[in-house]
Formats: sequence, C-alpha cells, structure tokens
Amino acid sequence: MENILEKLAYCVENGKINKTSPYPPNMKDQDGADELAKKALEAGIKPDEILENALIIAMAKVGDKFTRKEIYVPQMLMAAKAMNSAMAHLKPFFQSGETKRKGKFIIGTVSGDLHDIGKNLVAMMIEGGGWEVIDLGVDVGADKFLHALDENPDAIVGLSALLTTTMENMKKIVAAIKEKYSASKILVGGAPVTVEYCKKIGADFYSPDPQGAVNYLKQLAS
Ligand code: B1M
Repeated sequence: MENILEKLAYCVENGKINKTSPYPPNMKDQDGADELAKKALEAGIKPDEILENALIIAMAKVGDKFTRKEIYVPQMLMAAKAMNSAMAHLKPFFQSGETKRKGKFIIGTVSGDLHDIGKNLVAMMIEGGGWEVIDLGVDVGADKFLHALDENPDAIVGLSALLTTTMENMKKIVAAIKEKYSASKILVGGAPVTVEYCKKIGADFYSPDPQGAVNYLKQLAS
C-alpha cells in the first residue's frame, strides 16, 4: 500500500473514517479516509482523480462484497461514512464553479431509498458547473418534488435511485411532475437505472454519471 490513493481506497473499503475511529481494530491510530484525502490533495492529486481512482473503486468493491455476503449492512454503512469524510475535502473543489448561476436544479433520492452518495456527487458537480442546487435529500416523494417545483417552476429536476424496488417510485414521481408541470425537464440516474427505463417512464434524460448530468444541463442552458 505505497500509493496514497490505494491507502485511501483501502480505508473507504474497510470503513476507516479517521485516525481516532476505533474501527477496524487492526488499523488503530493509523490515518483514515479523512486524513488521507486531505494528504492526497496536499500532494497535488486532482480531486476528480481521487474520486475516480480511490473512492468510487472502493465503493464498487464494497458493493461486490455485499453481494457475495462477505460483509453486511453495518460494514457498508461504515464504508459510506468513510467515503463521506473523504468527500468533505473534495466538495469545495467541485463546488467552485462560476458564481453567476445558470439556472436551478432540484435533486433528490426517490421515496423509500436512503442512498445518497451518488446523488450528493451529482449535486456537487452540477453546483460546480454553475447551477443553484436545491437538494431535497433522501426518501423524497412526489409531493416534495412538486412543492419544490411550485417554488421554482423553471428548475430542472434530477431523480436518483439505487434500488430496483425504488426505481418504481421514480416512475410515479415522473408521472406526477409531468402531470402538473408538463414542460419540466427530468433527468434520472442511479446504478439500476437505464436509458430504456428512462424512456419507459417518460423522463427526459438518463445519465450514468455526474459528468453526463452536467453536460445535459449545459446543453439545456445553451
Ligand atoms: Co445499499 N444497496 N442497501 N446501502 N448499497 C446497494 C445499492 C446494492 C447494489 C448492494 C448490493 O447488493 N450489491 C443493493 C441494491 C440491490 C438492488 O436493488 N439491485 C443494496 C441494498 C440491497 C441495500 C439494502 C436493501 C440492504 C439491507 O438493508 N438489506 C438497504 C436499503 C436501504 C434503503 O435505501 N431503503 C441498503 C442500505 C445501504 C446503506 C445505508 C448501508 C449504504 C448507503 C449509505 C448512503 O448512501 N449514505 C449502502 C451502500 C453504501 C451501498 C453500496 C455499497 C454503495 C452505494 C454507493 O454509494 N456507491 C451499493 C453497492 C454499489 O453501488 N456498488 C449498495 C457509490 C456511488 C458514487 O455510486 O450511488 O451508483 P452510485 O452513484 C453513481 C451513479 O449511479 C450516478 O452517479 C454516481 C457517481 O458515478 N448517479 C446518478 C447516481 N444518481 C444519479 C442521478 C443522476 C445522474 C447520475 O441524475 C439525477
């Protein structure tokens, strides 16, 4: 583990949040994701490189281990906490877009779904792209999206879902939004979502990643 990004990925994968966190016991008093992300930036590694080459790789490994039943929800939660502690250092870089806002973007993870890491990344990158982001959080139903649209009728809407079960709620939310605000543009994403599903539920665009979301908004604004 000579490389700082490898160490960081190891910490996220194993839920080592920071130096003082007691978990996992074999890493007691060692740097965690918090310190290593800071050190990686100080060493001049670019934020998107840290994200792609350490954090996202680590979370993919966590997902694979969970699928193979090698780890369970508590370990997955610790990994998510470690990821968030690293993300806190990257956030200012992703948010430092132009100050003049290009428009508004409402985003939320759909009802029944508590996964927010991917949604937060999309929100951060879009904010960095110069948009005002209204983040409704997780477990967001149609009513809350509609309320946000009532206050910001010109906003573009983004829905994130990580579970095959909650994807169904995406369909209900899109239908409710299109019924009241037929001109609203809706962007969907999240691991189980596909371009076919996007078309099927009547959403306007699917992006597999934050950059695609940023590009879509850029295209709408031009
Ligand atoms: Co959950 N979980 N989880 N989990 N979890 C998955 C999603 C799972 C694939 C793991 C697995 O089985 N391999 C599986 C879903 C299976 C399925 O439905 N097909 C699963 C399960 C089953 C569950 C529970 C049901 C487990 C249980 O309780 N038995 C439970 C459900 C809770 C709920 O939501 N109601 C649960 C709980 C949790 C934790 C709370 C412990 C934790 C979430 C913590 C948090 O988010 N604050 C968690 C985690 C961490 C994961 C994995 C390991 C990692 C998710 C993640 O953050 N990835 C995940 C496995 C995996 O994805 N490999 C898993 C990193 C993140 C950067 O990627 O979110 O995909 P992602 O976002 C990407 C893209 O998808 C895209 O951009 C992002 C960056 O590239 N994107 C968008 C996302 N949203 C977008 C929106 C856009 C555009 C692009 O436009 C609007």
